[in-house]
Amino acid sequence: MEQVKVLSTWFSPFGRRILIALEEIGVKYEYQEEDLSNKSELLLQMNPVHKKIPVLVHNDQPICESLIILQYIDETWDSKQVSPFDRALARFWADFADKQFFDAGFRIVKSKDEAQEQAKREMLENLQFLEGALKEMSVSGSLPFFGGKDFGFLDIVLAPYVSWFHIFETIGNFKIPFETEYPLLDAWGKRCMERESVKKILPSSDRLLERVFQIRKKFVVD
Ligand code: GS8
Repeated sequence: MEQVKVLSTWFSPFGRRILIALEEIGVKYEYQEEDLSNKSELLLQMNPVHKKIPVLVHNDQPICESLIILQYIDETWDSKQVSPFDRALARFWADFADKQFFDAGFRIVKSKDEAQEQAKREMLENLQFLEGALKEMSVSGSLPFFGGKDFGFLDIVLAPYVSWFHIFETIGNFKIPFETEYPLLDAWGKRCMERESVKKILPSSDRLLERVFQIRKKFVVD
């Protein structure tokens, strides 16, 4: 009997994507919620280098770093045929999302004044890049997802960020012009939110917002 266990925390976009991937392909797993201020022995033992969630433990073998875990899940349980070029393109944008996109988003959360304004400008520019990538990968919106007709690797990477858009707007006190500037991303985000896996795994935006305000308090006094 194979054992699949996920160590994560409910608000982490990195952790949520692992659960969405497992739900999508119907792999049964055990879930362990981690308190990041009091990490379990198992987490410290399974990810001694970074001591971060998410970790996937498959038959006692730990796999760390969410993008690497998603690739492992694809290689282990998913048989979708993706060309080397399309795979490289999806990995490029996943890397962009976690470095440049998340970085600007997190700076909106943890800064104010000019630093926050700068992060907001970068966020809008990053969304423009993602809109362009989606245009290319969905053949100008004729296919529903970054994965083309399938909800694929990059869709899973980005889906948890959809629930953060509203958080960035609320904390940054601005409106992201989705309908006019990023129409493909807008439609894609709505499509993601309708998927059973995503509805099941992502937290409500109220609960998330409350948590992110707590995180913000550690960095700035408003
Ligand atoms: C990021 C994971 C991460 O930041 C990945 O898996 O993709 N590149 C990694 N995990 C955070 C929680 S989410 O903000 C974490 O575990 N932090 C604990 C700590 O830093 O002590």
